[in-house]
Amino acid sequence: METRVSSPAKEVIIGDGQPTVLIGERINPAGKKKLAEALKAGNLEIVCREALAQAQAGADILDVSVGTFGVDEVTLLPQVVQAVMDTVDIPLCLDSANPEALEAALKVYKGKPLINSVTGEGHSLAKVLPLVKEYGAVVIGLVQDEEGIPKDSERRVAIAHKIVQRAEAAGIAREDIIIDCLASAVGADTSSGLAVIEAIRKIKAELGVNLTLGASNVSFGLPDRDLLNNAFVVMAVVAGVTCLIVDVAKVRPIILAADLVLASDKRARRYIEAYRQHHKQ
Ligand code: THG
Repeated sequence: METRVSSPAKEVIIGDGQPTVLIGERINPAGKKKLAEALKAGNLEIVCREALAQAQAGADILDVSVGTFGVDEVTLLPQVVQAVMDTVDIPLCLDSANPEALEAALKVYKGKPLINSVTGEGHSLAKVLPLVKEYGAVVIGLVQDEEGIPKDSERRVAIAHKIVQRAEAAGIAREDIIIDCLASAVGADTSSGLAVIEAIRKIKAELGVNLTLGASNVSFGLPDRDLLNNAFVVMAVVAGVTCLIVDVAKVRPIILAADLVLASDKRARRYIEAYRQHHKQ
């Protein structure tokens, strides 16, 4: 199963046997006061700096979210997407729970983007899937529904089946669907990490789709977040995740090591190249 997303200059392939695709999480005002204030003032300088830094750190794709209190996403998301496209030449992941904001961003995007996201909820499926079809995008499906995020892996798997079925019925190819098993804070519920890993294994076996995670969610509220995030992403990749929404600068080294061990880095080219770059500096 190969999923392709693109910018005018680059195509990124997501799939088994490929290096794990890293989606930069840092254009997101959640938990970032300075960025939130700048966005509200319409100042896109921090966004562009952040875009460049993540691309230089080795991000394959950038997640773009402007969702925060006091921001009109329908106006701002397309502006930020345009500014990021003018700054870096890699594909983007349009991140909003608001279908109107997603459509406004799709109108300015050049290439085949990721839409982040649709859920298993009726209203979300009804609004987002037609956009995916119309704009020829790839969609991330979150395994949550009217009852929220399931605690157990079985319900997560059931929602993944529902999303894939509804997307295919809407004329969307299975390779254009990426399922997100929804990582949440293990500090709040110490069984949630295991439920996610189990769901990944089952969904991979039953549906064969590509899978992603917003991996940094796992460490909210705990000390030494980078340590936990690094442990989690390795387990997620072993279980079958093929792309990850992460702080790329912090996670890329361990992912390069994991990809090499799992035979996704032929002749260790990427691992050795990263080592060379690091020791040149
Ligand atoms: N799945 C999908 N999309 C997602 C998520 C997901 N998008 C948003 C989020 N979850 C993934 N992105 C982030 C971005 C930042 C953080 C966590 C997840 C984060 N930020 C620090 C904080 O809030 O404490 C701030 C970092 C800083 O100040 O530098 O942890 O699950 N499909």
